[in-house]
Amino acid sequence: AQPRFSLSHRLPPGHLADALRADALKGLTSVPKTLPPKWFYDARGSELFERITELPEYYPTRAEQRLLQRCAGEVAQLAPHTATLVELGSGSSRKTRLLLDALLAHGALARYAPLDVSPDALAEAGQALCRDYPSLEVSAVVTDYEADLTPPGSGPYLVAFLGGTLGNLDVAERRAFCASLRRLLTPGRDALLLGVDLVKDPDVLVRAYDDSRGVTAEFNKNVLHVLNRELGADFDPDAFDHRARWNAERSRVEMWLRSRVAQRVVLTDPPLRAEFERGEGMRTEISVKFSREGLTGELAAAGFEVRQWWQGDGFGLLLADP
Ligand code: AVJ
Repeated sequence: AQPRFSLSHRLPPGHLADALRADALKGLTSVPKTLPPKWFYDARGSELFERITELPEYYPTRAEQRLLQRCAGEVAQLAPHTATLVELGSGSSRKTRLLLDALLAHGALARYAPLDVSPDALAEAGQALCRDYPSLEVSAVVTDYEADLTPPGSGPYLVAFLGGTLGNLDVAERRAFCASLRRLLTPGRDALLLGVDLVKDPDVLVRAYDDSRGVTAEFNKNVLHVLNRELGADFDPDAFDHRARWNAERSRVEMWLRSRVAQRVVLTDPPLRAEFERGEGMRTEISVKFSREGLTGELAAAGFEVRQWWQGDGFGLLLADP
């Protein structure tokens, strides 16, 4: 039998290490200090994120799962010619099975193409899907959002970007991301399936990012462990407090690490000294919460027309045409 699983690397060797060094240099010398959320997800961070998705306070994963259970059949009917399901930031591919089942039952699906920064997650999820879906080609690609998003295989493509991850991008980053995604898709043929978290009571939002068991706090501080290991930094994670706040003007939850004391942190590669004042915050994640109108407008500006909108439990799912 032909092998049905392939894993290709789009990132040149050393790319991730270079990107982390550049992000740390830029973020630790900015005012306020920032670090991009993509560096949360080493093996321990991915494990902590999986635990977050099971917390009573963290509703988005369950909400999206229920929505997909309800709507996957309709999605497949609206995109019946899909030959390749592309998934951006596929992670553990847990929600993907609902889409695969529906697309295989309704149509022409031949290939699943997960794109992720983590080769380990791609290998593990990809092999399992290959076992369970004997008619499917699985073409996994190691890449990141700033790099090449060209889908492997052949169209018609259904590109799924789930989990609310679009919310990690600010408005300018979303504009650039949606415009480049639009350029990769062919009008009249391909489609985009987007899952986003919606604006709701700020108390509910903040609790989702500041859970009572402290799992999100551990997840947030994990980025300090990553910098210690990868960049030879000497962050003391206990010298920082986890904070989650609702930024109403920008419609987003922000995660911060707040220095408990005045302290200096030293990095060896790149060589850098970062001074923190007592109480100074470093922003580690934004998670934008959308409205249907606002998101429809942003997508229109990037050349996408929203064809179908579903929502439930405070989470939104949409199908858009390039
Ligand atoms: C995976 C980016 C969608 O923003 O809700 C969960 C990550 N951060 N708890 C989100 C996250 C803190 C999550 N995304």
